[in-house]
Amino acid sequence: MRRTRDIAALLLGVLLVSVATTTWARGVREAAVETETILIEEPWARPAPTAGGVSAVYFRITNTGSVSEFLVAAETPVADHVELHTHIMDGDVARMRMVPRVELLPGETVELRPGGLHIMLMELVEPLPEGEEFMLTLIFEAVPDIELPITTQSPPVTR
Ligand SMILES: [Cu+2]
Repeated sequence: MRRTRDIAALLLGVLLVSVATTTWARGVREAAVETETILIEEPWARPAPTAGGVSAVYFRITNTGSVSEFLVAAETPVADHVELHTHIMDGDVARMRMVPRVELLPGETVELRPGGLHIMLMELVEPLPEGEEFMLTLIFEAVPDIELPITTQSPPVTR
């Protein structure tokens, strides 16, 4: 009897994990944005429980044009200021470091992801609970700004 219950609990756990993964994938896929030369896919941000804290935004960005472009800055009404960050290894410790710009070579895709390049939202003006939506403006060297809708989601289980 006990074993049956354990197996049932295990199956329920597996089921819940797969539902969460599917929901995450569906949520981020809805928000792709494409302009003449830039494609942005699967944007999402980490939830943040308190105002004054930080969050990070991630997405895949592809330069579909024929010349190099640079992502130089970002702005959002939900944060006091925004920085472009990457992670570098300092011995065994990963540390964040500001980068002045992100180069987008023609035809190439750059992935912003946990542990790598990301857009850091500093001094949040409000908490960002899971499922919260906000706008992020991406500023480029040459092409027009892109208004990107972002939804906060917990980091995916697999990736
Ligand atoms: Cu950072």
